[in-house]
Amino acid sequence: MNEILKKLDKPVLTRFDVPYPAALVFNAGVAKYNGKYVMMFRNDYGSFEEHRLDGTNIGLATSDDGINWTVAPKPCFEYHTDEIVRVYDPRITVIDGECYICAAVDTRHGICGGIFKTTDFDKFELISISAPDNRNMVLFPEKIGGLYTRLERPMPVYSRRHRDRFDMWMAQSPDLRFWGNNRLVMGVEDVPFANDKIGPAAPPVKTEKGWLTTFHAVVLDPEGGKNGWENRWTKSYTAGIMLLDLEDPGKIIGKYDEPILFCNRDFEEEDGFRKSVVFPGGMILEDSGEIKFYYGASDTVECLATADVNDLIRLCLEGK
Ligand code: BMA
Repeated sequence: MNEILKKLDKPVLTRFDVPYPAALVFNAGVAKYNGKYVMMFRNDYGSFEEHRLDGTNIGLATSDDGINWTVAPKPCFEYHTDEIVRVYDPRITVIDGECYICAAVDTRHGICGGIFKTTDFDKFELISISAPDNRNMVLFPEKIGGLYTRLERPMPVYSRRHRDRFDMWMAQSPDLRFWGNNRLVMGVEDVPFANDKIGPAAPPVKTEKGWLTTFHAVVLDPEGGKNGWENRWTKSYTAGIMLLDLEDPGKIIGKYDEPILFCNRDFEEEDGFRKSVVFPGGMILEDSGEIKFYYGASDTVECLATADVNDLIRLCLEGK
């Protein structure tokens, strides 16, 4: 493991921090907003002890330092319509003082990427929803070339011979509702530590050298045996990092050839629902140059790692 990333020695949030029923607390989106750190986390509730999951809502937590979090008394978001059955894995991007939440939206007719808007984390407006199947959408924090820009991960089936061979794409929009300029950013075959699929992780962060961008990478290893208490979980998720061109974010200008983040701490794996999973959903660049990475571990707890932004840029540009 590279020495550049420093992990905290315990999770920043677990089910024990949540004052309402909670079993798996993970895959949070995090942003700095109105002088506070704000986190929206996925809560799969049910019974952890009985390995039973009954549903999903999204919880809200706030913090003054990004490390110690206070969870609001009630979940902030649980969105259902006749068509939408579940919303999860929120990623927060602040654009011009307003918060946009990209999330996976399970509908009765497929998995979509939804974009919601809020200013108070109480009321959420659905701005747009993609065609299925599309998951893991993230918004850049400003317009690029006059257009809102997102990374996304469509899930092709026929053309990929009915296997998970999923890649990272981008799209642009004048108004966050009408999306076009669709373009491949990176294929799964371009990631040496993925044999299955890749997808966007946290919303990109702007640096002098380019958009610092995380992605998740999946290895499927049925021979490796089941990992976690889910019935048949044989995948591992790591995270990679790359730099995208500031003006042309479909262009990769540097990519680290190894995972920047993977499970290697007991607290990330213990009793995990799906072990060997890291899933970053939030990245913050502090004025000091520190990057905070928030990531779900084993789909069970939420963790934090930090690194110096210049070290990460160097890794991307040198590749090794
Ligand atoms: C993905 C999503 C994520 C999850 C990951 C690993 O497909 O369901 O929510 O963290 O798998 O289980």
